[in-house]
Amino acid sequence: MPRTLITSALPYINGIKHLGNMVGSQLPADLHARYLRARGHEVMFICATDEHGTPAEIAAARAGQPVAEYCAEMWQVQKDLADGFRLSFDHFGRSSSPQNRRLTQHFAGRLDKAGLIEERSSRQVYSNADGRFLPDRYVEGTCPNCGYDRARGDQCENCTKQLDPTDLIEPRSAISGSTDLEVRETKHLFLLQSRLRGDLDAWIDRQTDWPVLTTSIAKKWLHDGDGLQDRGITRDLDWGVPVRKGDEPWPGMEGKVFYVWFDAPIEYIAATNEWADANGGDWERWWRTDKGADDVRYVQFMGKDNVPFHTLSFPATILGSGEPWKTVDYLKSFNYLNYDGGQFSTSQGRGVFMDQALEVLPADYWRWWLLSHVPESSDTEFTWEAFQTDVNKDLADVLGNFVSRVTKFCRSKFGEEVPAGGAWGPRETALAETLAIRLANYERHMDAIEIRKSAAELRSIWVAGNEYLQEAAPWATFKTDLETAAMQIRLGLNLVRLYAVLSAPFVPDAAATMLTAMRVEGADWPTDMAEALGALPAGHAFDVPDVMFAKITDERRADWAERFAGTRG
Ligand code: B3M
Ligand code: ZN
Repeated sequence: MPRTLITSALPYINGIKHLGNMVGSQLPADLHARYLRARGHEVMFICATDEHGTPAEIAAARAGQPVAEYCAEMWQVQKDLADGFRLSFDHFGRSSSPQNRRLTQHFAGRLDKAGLIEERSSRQVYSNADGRFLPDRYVEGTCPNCGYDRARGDQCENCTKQLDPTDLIEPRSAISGSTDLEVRETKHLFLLQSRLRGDLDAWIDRQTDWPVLTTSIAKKWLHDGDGLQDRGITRDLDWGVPVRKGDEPWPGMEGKVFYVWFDAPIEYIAATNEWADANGGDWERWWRTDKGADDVRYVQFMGKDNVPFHTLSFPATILGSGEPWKTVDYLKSFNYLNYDGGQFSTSQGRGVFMDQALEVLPADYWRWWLLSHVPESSDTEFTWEAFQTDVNKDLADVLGNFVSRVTKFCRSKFGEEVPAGGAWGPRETALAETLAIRLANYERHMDAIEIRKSAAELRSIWVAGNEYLQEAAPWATFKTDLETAAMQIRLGLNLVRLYAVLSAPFVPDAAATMLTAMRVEGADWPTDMAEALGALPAGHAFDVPDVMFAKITDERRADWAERFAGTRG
């Protein structure tokens, strides 16, 4: 059985994520996981909350809670929302877990042994107004690379350049806005990434099948002169993984923690360890090539801003350890989804957030629209008009309407059982041939993680059924030729079953409704189209499902557009 390890970028703990976050990581990762499971792969699908660092401390302080308590609560909130969107993680972990602490300290110890860590006095921004060091993303200012005036100290989100806070022009505290900043000396550990440049370059060159978006970002930061600078991996903070060399203390580093971006990707491994501890499984067979992970294919999903950390920093940790850890085989990255003429923004509360989305509509509506418009080749935009039009057309008029017409017509003319009827004619054979070709296309796009193309192919599979129904017109046939009408509707009911199987990765709830209505427990992925279209035999009982997708009215659309126009309160 092929084995696939899938990780989604870890949502940061400091609040509920917006749809733009989810569409570029967790949601497409879930699509892939569901698809591969349906194709018989053994899948390990991992996600977790990314809990350390200043933003967590600040969010907790704002909420008036101790940071550990805040993180525990927010983990539950994020977990419930992930369940609400039917994100089918095998484990949703926490980067603050003991497993991650142990593994992070282990990697640091290995990197030190390999001579890849150096202690350096660094100059760090201290805010007199805030009475604390202001690490990474809590210093804001102008990007020295592109001039964007709201670049963060760890990275410019406009041009994706990884930054140090001291690189920023006209820096200010993101906490208080104060410009009363000074630079103080403090000692930190640096990972000598520059020594791994050759290894990383060669490693990226071997990834010939990666999306251009991924390799171009990786190569850019590898070759743009200062792209692969040695990187500070510790911080003067309380909340994080305490700095140790494996089991040993690290003299001189007392009271410091590892930088959040050092421990966060290690959590992919640690979360699998958490899964094993909770379920009695073996996590090393997913991660250690000396322990069976050789035949695992590892696929990562993330937004483009996370690519440098996953193509340079994390591989530097892994390769630098000198141990046989699994590295990523395929890195699928995404552009940004914009919101109604601007950007989704967490800090400004702009756009639709995961909790709000589920308050107004069931998960499948969002899953379908977001996945069929996923920003693969360029940034894309969410507008309420487009959302209403597409969802009404694809889900209500095409898929939902097909299921409703077939089941209701059968109930009224033949009863709630698959009718017997005659043998297929040329129209049915032609439909089966068309569907076999479309299915092969769908599988090819899904295998290649070409999500928009996959959605388009699935849509045309739905459309083919509708066109067949329109042309065969069993309601007309019925008046003159009962046998043929029965055969046509038997095929229609089998199409409902087929659609459930093929659509499940995109719209799992609707798929479950269709299977339940067809009284099918579990249905295998089709291998032979004619056979799949005869799976429900004559006499098999079914039920007419409730309306699967109610249309979005202009009134509701206008309401939502207004409700979500401003910023989140
Ligand atoms: N938590 C995403 C972010 O906050 C970050 C991803 C970590 S993946 C290891 O931008
Ligand atoms: Zn920039």
